[in-house]
Amino acid sequence: MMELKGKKVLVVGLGKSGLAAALFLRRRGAQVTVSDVRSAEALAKDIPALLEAGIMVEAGGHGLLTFRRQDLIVISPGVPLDTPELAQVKSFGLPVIGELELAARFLKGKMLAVTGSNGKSTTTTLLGEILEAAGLPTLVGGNIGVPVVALIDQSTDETWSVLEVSSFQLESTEKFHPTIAVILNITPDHLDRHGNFENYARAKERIFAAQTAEDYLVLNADNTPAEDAATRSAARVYWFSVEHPVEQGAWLQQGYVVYRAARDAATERVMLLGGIPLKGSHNVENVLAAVCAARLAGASADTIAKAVENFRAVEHRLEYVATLNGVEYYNDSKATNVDATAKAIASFSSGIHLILGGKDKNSDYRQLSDLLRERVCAVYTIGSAAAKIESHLRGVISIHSCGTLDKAVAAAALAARPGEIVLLAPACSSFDQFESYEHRGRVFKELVNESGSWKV
Ligand code: UMA
Ligand code: ADP
Repeated sequence: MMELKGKKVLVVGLGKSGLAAALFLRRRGAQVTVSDVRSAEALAKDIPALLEAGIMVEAGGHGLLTFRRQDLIVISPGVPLDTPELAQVKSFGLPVIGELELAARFLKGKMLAVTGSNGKSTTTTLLGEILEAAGLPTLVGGNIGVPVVALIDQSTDETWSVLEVSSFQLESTEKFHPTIAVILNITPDHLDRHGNFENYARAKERIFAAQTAEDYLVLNADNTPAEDAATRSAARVYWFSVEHPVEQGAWLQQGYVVYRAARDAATERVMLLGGIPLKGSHNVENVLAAVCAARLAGASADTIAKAVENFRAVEHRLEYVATLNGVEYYNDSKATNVDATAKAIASFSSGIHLILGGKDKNSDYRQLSDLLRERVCAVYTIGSAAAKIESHLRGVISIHSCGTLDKAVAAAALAARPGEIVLLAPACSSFDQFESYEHRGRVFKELVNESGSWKV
């Protein structure tokens, strides 16, 4: 374990991760400074507690000298590694690690880490519930919203920490070493930060970089980059597939979710496919991944089946909102990339009025063309990505430029006939018009529920 007492540590970024990391480092005796590009006014709510704890705060920008005077630099996930100040101190040989790496060095017990472009929060939450139901001491955190650093003090040698980990967090790991790692899928996302798909996929694969032959890696047999990952992994590889049987892992057979622990082991029935209470085949993938990881962690098939049957969709993930005048409304605000939107569309056979748009992430919306032609009546665009979406989808589908979510909901509601669906699955992040995807989802639900006040 690394010694922190008396060490000069700079924490970059004062969001959830930076705040938790700074307070943790201070409790362990480090001399801590926090630096954030936001102004002192914007950070006002957190500054008093930091100063009280004896932590120095630099607001309104990152000073190069602040970066140079340190023994260690801990970065928040939202801080890219190619930030000029970081690139420079790295060239001087100063250690730079992410909040996840810092946390992993102090967390007691075992880690079960889940990454992927989509399905992380759903699968992480489900795995947390399964391990809890199996009577294992369980903590849940990571990209899902609770910094991993904040779990350290509650962890014991018996704890299973179920962690949602993002490419942003994985990019700055070194020794991060989960006992069980899950890669749900790798499809294009965050290309604005990682530059290209290869860099993004390499960042995700850091989840197994420190694993050994004692550990487990769970991969999606239906997702092409997974084969490649398997060849690079030192761990024992398990597979899940909604399409075909796998040598060891979880798949579907005669209407059942089944699992096999090894090539020569018996195949066990875990539960009826129809017992999965979530919409869409992507959620079957999430359940299969969870079955595999939970069996490897020691949960019984019975416990897993009961926990899955009791599971409910996490808010903003293809969440049913209401039926008004025979039209069903679904909130999939967390569909912040093209693949998640494709999965949302594929969850309904036809009659979809789709709200698309927000902040573009260098995405290719043309990939939606076939599904749009097949199942969607019209697209309603919002936000700064609207012009790009319209140029990509012109001639494919009828498009209404709505600008804002309220106008889009009103226009879609006016056009939709009984039996049809209004779906918010925007394929973009929310930051151009909302604080977060949660904020966007809440506004959507309010608009639907206050339908009396709609104006087109
Ligand atoms: N900042 C700087 N300098 C920079 C960049 C940012 O000072 O160069 C500052 C910002 O001004 C801000 C702070 O850094 O004050 C924000 O840090 P952050 O973006 O790392 O945000 P946190 O609040 O610490 O939240 C992070 C994750 N955020 C990101 O990865 C962008 C949260 O995931 C995560 O829940 C949280 O840690 C706890 O682990 C959010 C997310 O959008 C939900 N994740 C992406 C996704 O899911 O697609 C990866
Ligand atoms: P993440 O944490 O990776 O963003 P979530 O569980 O929050 O994953 O789901 C994000 C979005 O992706 C939602 O729109 C959801 O409906 C969709 N989704 C969930 N699981 C999958 C999957 N396995 N493949 C593709 N899309 C998925």
